[in-house]
Amino acid sequence: MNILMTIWEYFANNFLKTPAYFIGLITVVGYILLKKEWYEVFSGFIKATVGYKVLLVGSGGLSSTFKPIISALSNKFGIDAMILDTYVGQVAAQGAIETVGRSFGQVMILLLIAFVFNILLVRFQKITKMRAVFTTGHVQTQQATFAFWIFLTCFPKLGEAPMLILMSILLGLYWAVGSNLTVETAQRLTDGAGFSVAHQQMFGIAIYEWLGGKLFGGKTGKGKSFEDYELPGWLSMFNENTVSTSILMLLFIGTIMVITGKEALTAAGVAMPNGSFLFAVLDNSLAFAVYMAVLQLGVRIFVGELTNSFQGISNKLLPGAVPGLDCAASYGFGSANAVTFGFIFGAAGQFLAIGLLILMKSPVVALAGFVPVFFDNATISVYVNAKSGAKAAMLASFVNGLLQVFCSVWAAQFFMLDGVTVLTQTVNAKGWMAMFDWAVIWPAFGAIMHYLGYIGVAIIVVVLVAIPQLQYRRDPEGYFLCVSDWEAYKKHVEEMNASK
Ligand code: ASC
Repeated sequence: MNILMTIWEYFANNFLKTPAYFIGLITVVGYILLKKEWYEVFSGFIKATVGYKVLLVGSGGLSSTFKPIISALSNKFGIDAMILDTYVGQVAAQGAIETVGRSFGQVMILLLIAFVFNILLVRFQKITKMRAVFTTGHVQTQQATFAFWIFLTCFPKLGEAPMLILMSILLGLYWAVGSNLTVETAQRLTDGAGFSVAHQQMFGIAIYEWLGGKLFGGKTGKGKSFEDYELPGWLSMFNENTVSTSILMLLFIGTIMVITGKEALTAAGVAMPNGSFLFAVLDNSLAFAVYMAVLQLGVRIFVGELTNSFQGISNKLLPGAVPGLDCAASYGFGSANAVTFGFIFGAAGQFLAIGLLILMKSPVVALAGFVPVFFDNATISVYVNAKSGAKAAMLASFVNGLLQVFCSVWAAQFFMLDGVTVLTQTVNAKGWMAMFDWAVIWPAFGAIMHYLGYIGVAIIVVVLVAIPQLQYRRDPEGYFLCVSDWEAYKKHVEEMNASK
């Protein structure tokens, strides 16, 4: 048992928590199964790992540029509030778990069992109809910590082993069902690149797409997307992504920086005491387009390698499976304007909601964190834009910004991570993972379990198990074809639409 745990810890620390190597490892396994030459396996590993690292330079650059600006803006108003951020949320949940005498080691065991369960559910996809394996390790660690805490507040007296079993079933199902939900839409966005989304808003994507199609899609369900707008005259400069992104960010980040002021931004290390403020604004705003370009380059380097090699895994080990990837992989496809507008409208929703909380003198106030404001809203916007159009994408991100704040504030109070309850006053962080699935879906799961106990767990399991079955029933012929042969699937969909 000890040896097994040591191996797992080595694997978790060096691969799972550093997704670049995990993606590299999957590529190696896939190419070995495809019986490729050693040098092809080796170069596949390098391209997948380096490409993923390039993607991380892009997404990390976005975070490190805008995180201090967003928090300086929040701090400017001097509110002592909980922070809506995945990392702060994780620290708060981990602290709470340790405060009540459970260890983070148990969370890592939960992660392992849930991950294996996800793979098994996909292995038996003839029965389960689940097609995607979660591979986003850092997000899985955050989610395992959060799910553990939510579950613990619902069943505080449950022993270690039964709790791990029940919890792993729920979390493994969530990973398998959630990433399976986004298979079709990710295939459509990427024209069959062969991956799905394994992140923090998989249910969000499905719900907003469906609503967007109903509201804005007309008969076909397909509204006019950002790339369908051809702007005339001087406005045509907005047709170019780099230009439109930079101008929008100059206005948006420029406004935020002016409101925050040079002094606060200098204290946050964003502006220089003796430097030009104008150029600080320029520097930070233009950084958005720079990092987006880097991010997209990274995606182009690794995605082809990963999905080609995954053929080996889906031929031999997991028939009909796709890898579920970080949301940022989707930004390499689709409309870059959708990313920008998702960010802006999501931020508008969050700022409005925070303002309302302050006005209403809410006992708990939240501060915006960059990861939910950007990554959650941009992802939702990219998918909703591609399926239901630009208007739906903007409205979805705005509504999502509101929900991120209101639902997270409610959830943090209900599950005692708001820093107000005695329990978490002892913890050095207060926050909530304000991504859609963790602001809306999991708090709902938690409330159901809190009020209905084990019956609640059973209800959630039944609902989760039923979702892929319902997806399958809608199109039994195309369901697996979508993964195994994208071109044939497209033809199949055309024929289906023609015969309607
Ligand atoms: C998250 C999280 C991140 C980002 C990243 C986006 O939820 O914790 O670091 O999103 O995965 O690419």
